[in-house]
Amino acid sequence: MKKILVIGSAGQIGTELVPALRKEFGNENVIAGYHNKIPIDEIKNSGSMEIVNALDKQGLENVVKKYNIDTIFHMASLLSAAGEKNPDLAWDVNMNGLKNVLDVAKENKIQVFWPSSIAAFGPTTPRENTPQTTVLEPNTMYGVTKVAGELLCNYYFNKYGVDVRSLRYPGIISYKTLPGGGTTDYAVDIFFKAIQEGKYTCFLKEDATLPMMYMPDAVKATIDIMKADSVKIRTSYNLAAISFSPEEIFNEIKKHIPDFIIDYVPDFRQKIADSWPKSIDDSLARKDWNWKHTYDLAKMTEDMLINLKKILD
Ligand code: AKB
Repeated sequence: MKKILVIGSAGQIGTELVPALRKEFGNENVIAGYHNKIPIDEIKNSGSMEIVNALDKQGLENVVKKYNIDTIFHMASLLSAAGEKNPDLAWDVNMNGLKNVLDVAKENKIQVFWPSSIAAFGPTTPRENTPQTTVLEPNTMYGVTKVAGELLCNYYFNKYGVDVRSLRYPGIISYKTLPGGGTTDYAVDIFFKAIQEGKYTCFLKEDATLPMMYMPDAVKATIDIMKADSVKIRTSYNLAAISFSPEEIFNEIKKHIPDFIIDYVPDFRQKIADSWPKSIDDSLARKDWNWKHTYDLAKMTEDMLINLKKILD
């Protein structure tokens, strides 16, 4: 990795990935690609930014040539709930955007990171300790694009030798930029509402256990898999840290904010959560490239509350 382009630098993960990459590889070597939304000041003030829409292949190619890019993190995507509201757009952005990135990578010998998700699994997948190789029959458009995307990445590796690497992210929890349009977003919203209002109405049921991860772990995994000498899986690696239900995270926050209250009004996102695993077996990531997570539920909750209070006060 010498010249890196991050597509989707204003998104939830891009916002924290760009500074981490700049710290490790130098400010001048990480270009922040953005489209609809402007990245945060920390990114704006520390290095180059370019408008990059993955659906505009020529525009992408121009940026790649301008900076002599050798690595792309393609983080732009429509998430699960947003995808159910607009399946055509989800297909277009998630699939055609990825295809353009892979084609540009093939033509310019670029290493690619592309995020898959626990959404690649579906109601017929074993839900506890979900194995790496298992049934992939998702019932959301987002999930369909993740399965098709994984297969496309694998195809470009086998057919054209594109060094593409991927992770099946669980729900990601962070405080710098809000996620948007996901089913696991409640696990971020709940912290904001706990501090700002002392009460939260959850759109999932109290026992809707899902795999989750704190952002520093997600960023570390993303950089580590790209730095690994070799990887064995070219579809996408299972990746895990913690699993919890809305009730469990509520109880953990309550240890810090004793008056915090919650009620549950499940909406269409409950059906999506019902189709996803409760826990993930990521032993291959741990074995193949030494993946380890740092944050458990208690440590993450404490860190989220400390940092969010600083921002919201
Ligand atoms: C979503 O909820 O859609 C995402 C995901 C698990 O991929 N956070």
